[in-house]
Amino acid sequence: MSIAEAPKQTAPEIKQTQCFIGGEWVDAASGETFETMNPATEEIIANVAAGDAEDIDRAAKAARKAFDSGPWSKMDARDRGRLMYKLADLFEDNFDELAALETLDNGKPISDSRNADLPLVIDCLRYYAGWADKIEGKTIPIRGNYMCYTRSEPVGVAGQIIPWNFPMLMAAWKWGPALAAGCTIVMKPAEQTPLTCLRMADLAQEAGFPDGVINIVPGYGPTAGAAVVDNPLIDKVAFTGSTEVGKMIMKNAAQSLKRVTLELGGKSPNLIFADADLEQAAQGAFIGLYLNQGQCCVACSRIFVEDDIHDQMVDKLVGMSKERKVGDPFDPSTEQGPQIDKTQFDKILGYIESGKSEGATCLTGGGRQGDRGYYIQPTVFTDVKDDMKIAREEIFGPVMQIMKFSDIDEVVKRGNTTEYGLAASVFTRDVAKAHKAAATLKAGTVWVNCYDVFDAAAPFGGFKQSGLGRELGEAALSNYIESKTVTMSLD
Ligand code: TXE
Repeated sequence: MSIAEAPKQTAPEIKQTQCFIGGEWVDAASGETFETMNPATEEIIANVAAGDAEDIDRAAKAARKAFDSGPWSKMDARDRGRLMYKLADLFEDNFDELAALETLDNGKPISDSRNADLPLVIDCLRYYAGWADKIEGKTIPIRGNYMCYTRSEPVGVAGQIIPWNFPMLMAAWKWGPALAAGCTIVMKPAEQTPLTCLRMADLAQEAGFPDGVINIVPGYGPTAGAAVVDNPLIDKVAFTGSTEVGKMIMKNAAQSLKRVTLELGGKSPNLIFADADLEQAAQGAFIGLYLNQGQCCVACSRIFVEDDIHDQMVDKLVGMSKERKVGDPFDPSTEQGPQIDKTQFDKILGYIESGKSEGATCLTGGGRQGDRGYYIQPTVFTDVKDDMKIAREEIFGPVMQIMKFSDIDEVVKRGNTTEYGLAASVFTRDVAKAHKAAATLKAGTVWVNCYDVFDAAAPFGGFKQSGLGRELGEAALSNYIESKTVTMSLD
């Protein structure tokens, strides 16, 4: 459905606020709750169970049971896939409610929830449903009179910790490969956005997923999140979030040598050459930076523009930024909603101040929008130097940095001068230049003449301190699989 056709949606009824453990909705063992807030109004939406180590342990036991003694591990792979297809169908049946719930809890425009997040969630589940019965081993010709083969077995109980920027999509990216591989799940959603994940689990139960296969424990990072990493019943941790917490998780997981995959921050370079289609390049840079209020790990927050077209591109981007419609996320024509919470809002305003004080030129925006809700004006900085804080650190907000360059080798080198390596992009009509840049940029994803093109089948992840391992595609399955080698004497 197009944006124009979308009905005017309002806040939906909140159906689930408890922990989902072993197929039951239960309060946190401590009885504690926390508030989840509507970032557009700063009003409390609901009180949600604040799980901690005891609840994670209950969830891990339920997941262990479903994995070790069945029914999940005894179910035919194709039937696991069938349940995943059914869940995707239920997401479609409850499309309006899920999209509205995501917009309410996260603040993202309803047009994004409807046209981007939810369609990608459904597609991701269907993609991995198809993989469930196609995970195979190999027969291997070894020396001697033996038969050698490998079995691809599920890792076991997967602990999954997700952030707040794409709450449903991050859950789907993690559930998809884990369920297809035959793992069971203990998930901790972000404390800012627990509601859609809980509703997704509700629908999984309706789809017929056996008790204990999917368990959700809402709660804070240092309590519930840390307990996922420490719990001895959990075999593997998959995390998406800040690089700082990712490093801590890797260190703690090393105590029991849990398998770890990490999808972390970024400071992605976007290279716009003078021979590019300027309209296409401007659109790419604009969406690449502003999508989701700038709260994207792949945000192209360093835009390098070749000298000859620099001023022209700046004019275009500033003009587009001034036109961007910021406001009520439930209005179908809104393009930018509020930032997720006060912490992020303050952090972004701090970066804007640092840009100004370090000598960058702020051509538009540069402050708060309105006086209610965590809205920030679309902001464009030029005259940005590579060593400024706004050019080095992840801002995670609607703040654009534009720099000049004059040569491909120089700009690739500058683009690579960062501890991150999540994404990069190149805009040019010169095929050789595009290939050269794509080959030399150190990033897990390089987009050429496009930006933010995601597909469930295309692997995604980071070089350097942007992460470990790949999500999506066939590649993500390996995160949830142990390969067992069986060697049999034929004598
Ligand atoms: O992230 P955290 P925050 C970046 C972005 C943002 C910054 C901080 O730059 O401004 O991180 O955001 C859980 N053990 N990204 O503070 O803390 C937490 O509860 C285990 C990039 O929200 O990393 C939540 O579920 N878990 C990113 C999840 O980790 C812990 C998306 C992410 O929170 C924990 C989000 C702990 N000790 C932020 N502490 C991306 N890659 O897309 C926290 N958590």
